[in-house]
Amino acid sequence: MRSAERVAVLTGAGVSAESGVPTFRGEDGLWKKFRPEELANFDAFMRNPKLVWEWYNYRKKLIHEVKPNLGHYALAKMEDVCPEFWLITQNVDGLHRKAGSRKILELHGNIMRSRCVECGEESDTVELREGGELPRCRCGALMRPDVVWFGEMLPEDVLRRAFEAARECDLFFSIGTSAVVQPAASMPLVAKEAGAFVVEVNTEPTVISESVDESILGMSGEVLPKLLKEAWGVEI
Ligand code: BV8
Ligand code: ZN
Repeated sequence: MRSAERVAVLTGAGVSAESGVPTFRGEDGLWKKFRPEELANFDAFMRNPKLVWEWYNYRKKLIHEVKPNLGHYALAKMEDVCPEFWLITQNVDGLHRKAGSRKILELHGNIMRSRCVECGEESDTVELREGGELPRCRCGALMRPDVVWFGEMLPEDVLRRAFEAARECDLFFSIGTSAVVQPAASMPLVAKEAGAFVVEVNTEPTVISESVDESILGMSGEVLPKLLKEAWGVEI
């Protein structure tokens, strides 16, 4: 790791778990009785925009109250000590930026940003007021959370740059992700095929554990600071 020139990291909901943000597929990941896949899609939104806005308001409120954890800070430090570094995240909670990471590729958007379903106008402030009207754009159409829902394309420039980072790196980390959601989950394998040394850090084995070079079972908030110290001699 110490000799790595170009490092790329893919993170999932697991890196935010120690901050208190529920993961998607863990036991604490469910909200009320719905599965995320049933709420995080456009049809569900158009069928019941109020319910989907309530789900996102619940998650935004929770995210406002949490702080980055040692795993986020270790990744921000890794960016400082590596010659070239990209942080590719599936998370929409903005915690990597809060921890000081700068070279971030948000594959699935950002929960704090909303956009118009018609004209695409964006806003960082608009949201559903408690018991209020649905948020609408100046053009009159509905505003939606600016995240990528199931069945939707990922932002193509971000996706292109993420695959480029995965292909060009010599060290790739897959951290806190069950590696089931595509196309993000294909990145560790793309990196491996392109010759990178691939390391997984996760609290449970995943579908890619057999294919990576090193699969470390553990909590990212504990493992990443240790890796930083062992490999780069840096304390956070
Ligand atoms: C696309 C944003 C198509 C919203 C998210 C069949 C039917 C329908 C669709 C598909 C299908 N098969 C494949 C698909 C495509 C689909 C997909 O992959 N589905 C999966 C479920 C099978 N993908 C899509 O739809 C994508 N779009 O493919 O477009 C297309 C193609 C051409 C043309 C037009 C369209 C869009 C996917 C993006 C969906 N949006 N989120 C929101 O957040 O509200 S996905 C959601 O899952 C989050 O982004 C999350 O990050 C992501 C992945 O989950 P994980 O991050 O991995 O979280 P998870 O809970 O699963 O795992 C956490 C892990 O951490 C666990 O393993 C746990 O052990 C570990 N952990 C816990 N604590 C810790 C820890 N590890 C370390 N330390 C800890 N402390
Ligand atoms: Zn509009």
